[in-house]
Amino acid sequence: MEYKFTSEVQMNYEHSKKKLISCISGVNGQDGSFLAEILLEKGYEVHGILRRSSVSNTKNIDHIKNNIYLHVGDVNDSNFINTILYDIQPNEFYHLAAQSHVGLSFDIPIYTAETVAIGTLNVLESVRKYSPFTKIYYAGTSELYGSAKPPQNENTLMHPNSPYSISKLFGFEMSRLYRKSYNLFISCGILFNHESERRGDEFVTQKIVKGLINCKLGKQKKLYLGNLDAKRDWGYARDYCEAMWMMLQHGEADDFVIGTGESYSIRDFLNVTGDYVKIDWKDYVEIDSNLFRPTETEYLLAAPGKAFSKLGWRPKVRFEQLVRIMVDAQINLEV
Ligand code: NAP
Ligand code: F7E
Repeated sequence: MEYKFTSEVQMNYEHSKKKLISCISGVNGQDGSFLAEILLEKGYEVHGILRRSSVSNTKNIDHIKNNIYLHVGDVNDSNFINTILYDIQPNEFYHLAAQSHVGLSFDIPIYTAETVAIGTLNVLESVRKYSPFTKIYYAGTSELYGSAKPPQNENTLMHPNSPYSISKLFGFEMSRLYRKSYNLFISCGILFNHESERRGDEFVTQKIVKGLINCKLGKQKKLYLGNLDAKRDWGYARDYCEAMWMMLQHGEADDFVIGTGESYSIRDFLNVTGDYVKIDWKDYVEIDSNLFRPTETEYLLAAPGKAFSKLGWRPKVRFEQLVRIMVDAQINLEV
């Protein structure tokens, strides 16, 4: 493989002590890849945790792969996480690794809990024991709100309703407990849905974008979807990764809701994408009852006032522009 390994990191570490050092778990995911770019632009030394895969899983980071240190391992391997924290002693650790698909979490709840909940505890314990000056970002989610009435802010009572979100709640509360009990700097983002051209294919936005383009090109006959009435507050992933960094630069560790303050249904997403692609989605979309979840989060709408006033953060990309970014990127791949 082409990337730099842990042994090389040890050698290079001695030469780079003056730099700010960051570490990202889930570096090859949608958010991890944008965050790595942002941190490189800001002059950080960037370390990323990547799972071993028999086929290449670095598509999102191929363009920066030679500028970051990649460590092959798993957040469920506490020995590995201990070694990483002990060896690197990063100034900032962004904990993004997760089985992040809500629907799938109903099929594999135990694996989801092990990765999302216990994986987080492994990170917290390693920081507490081996690198207590490391600031941690915890990737909380609007799914924590579940059935809570919109709009949702930091004071809204959480009613999570999936194995994913209940595992995330464990990580969220543990992060807050470690902040309070051990005086660690741990900030939790409560990020509403954010999408991009790097979004995984099995999330609804990317599924719609790729599906409608394929239907238009005659490569796909039907697009099967589940619940079209759920509403989400959708933003652009890169904007949200800026917010992660801003949280760790803030004077004190805290929790922040990140979202746009606008909510749209899956049907709205289909309408805007269909208009832009110039296709009538109703001719192609079929409802598949297997794609409905046992319990659904119906209506998410962020109230991000605290992040606006305390962090000075603002979303730059709005709903229709997000659709255009995703469609344009896909069309560029086709030509
Ligand atoms: P993503 O694209 O699914 O990326 C998740 C990353 O975690 C992948 O790189 C994955 O590696 C890695 N991973 C999974 N299990 C792992 C394990 N056991 N050990 C090491 N790495 C592991 O998710 P994302 O959209 O970037 O989201 C980043 C984080 O924010 C996640 O924690 C997610 O739950 C949370 N979040 C996302 C949103 C959103 O709308 N995107 C909103 C709120 C919160 P592989 O490539 O090997 O699978
Ligand atoms: O579903 C409905 C589905 O899987 C959105 C993750 O990043 O954001 C994401 O979770 C909605 C749901 O995202 C299909 O029932 C209909 O109501 O794109 P999604 P999500 O569940 O909101 C949160 C904030 C996270 O933290 C998560 O990690 O769309 N829907 N038909 C469908 N969803 C999918 N995936 N596939 C369908 O065919």
